[in-house]
Order: sequence, then C-alpha cells, then structure tokens
Amino acid sequence: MNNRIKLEIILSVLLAGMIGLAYFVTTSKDRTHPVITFTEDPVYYEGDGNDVLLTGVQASDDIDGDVTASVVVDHIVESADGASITVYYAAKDNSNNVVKSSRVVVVHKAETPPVAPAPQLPEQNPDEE
Ligand SMILES: [Ca+2]
Repeated sequence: MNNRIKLEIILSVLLAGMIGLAYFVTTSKDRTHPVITFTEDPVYYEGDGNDVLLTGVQASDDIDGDVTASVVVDHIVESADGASITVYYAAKDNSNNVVKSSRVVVVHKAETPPVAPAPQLPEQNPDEE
C-alpha cells in the first residue's frame, strides 16, 4: 500500500468522523420551544404590577422541564374601553428557544375606600374666648 492510498484512507476516516460529529451536534441540540399554559385567571386591579399578571402562568419544556421562572410579561395592549387588557407573555428554555402567548385579563377598577362620614366637630362659639 503506497503512502498516497494511506493518506486517502486517513482523510476519508477523518471526514466521516467530522460529518458524524456535526450530525450529532445538530440533532442533539434542543430546538423545541417551551409551552405556556394558563392555569388560573389573575384578579387584576388598575395599576397592579406585572407580578399579578404572572399569576397562573406556567411554562414547560420538552428537555428542560419546568421553565416557569423564565416567563416575563412581554407587552400589554389595553382594550378601547379599558375594561380589559391583552397580556403578551414570553418564555424560553435553556437553549433560548422562545415562545410567546397571550391572554385577555379583566381590569377591575381600583376600589375606592368607602367615604367615612365627616367627623362631627364640636360647635365652636366664636364669641367664647
Ligand atoms: Ca426545548
């Protein structure tokens, strides 16, 4: 066997190994985004923070499992009458596959404290000094 043939065999084996490695790397990478599920509707009052809007939002991933901690409020669109908002959420897995989902949340008007009757001030007589 001459050196040229040996070299060709070595190069062929190396090339096959590289193709196999590339195939392994590309197919083992997580390319599936997580799934956002809504388990419970938040009770949202005007002016409440995003923490309230994150109530009842869960995200799970095929590889990474529970990725609820990655869920963020992406943006909010208010309805024309202000009675509800559409909240857009984003979540991602450890391979940065991002998913977005939205739900409509009812906006409760901020509760105004009941108006207390004005305290009865003792009548003062301006002549009395
Ligand atoms: Ca995934």
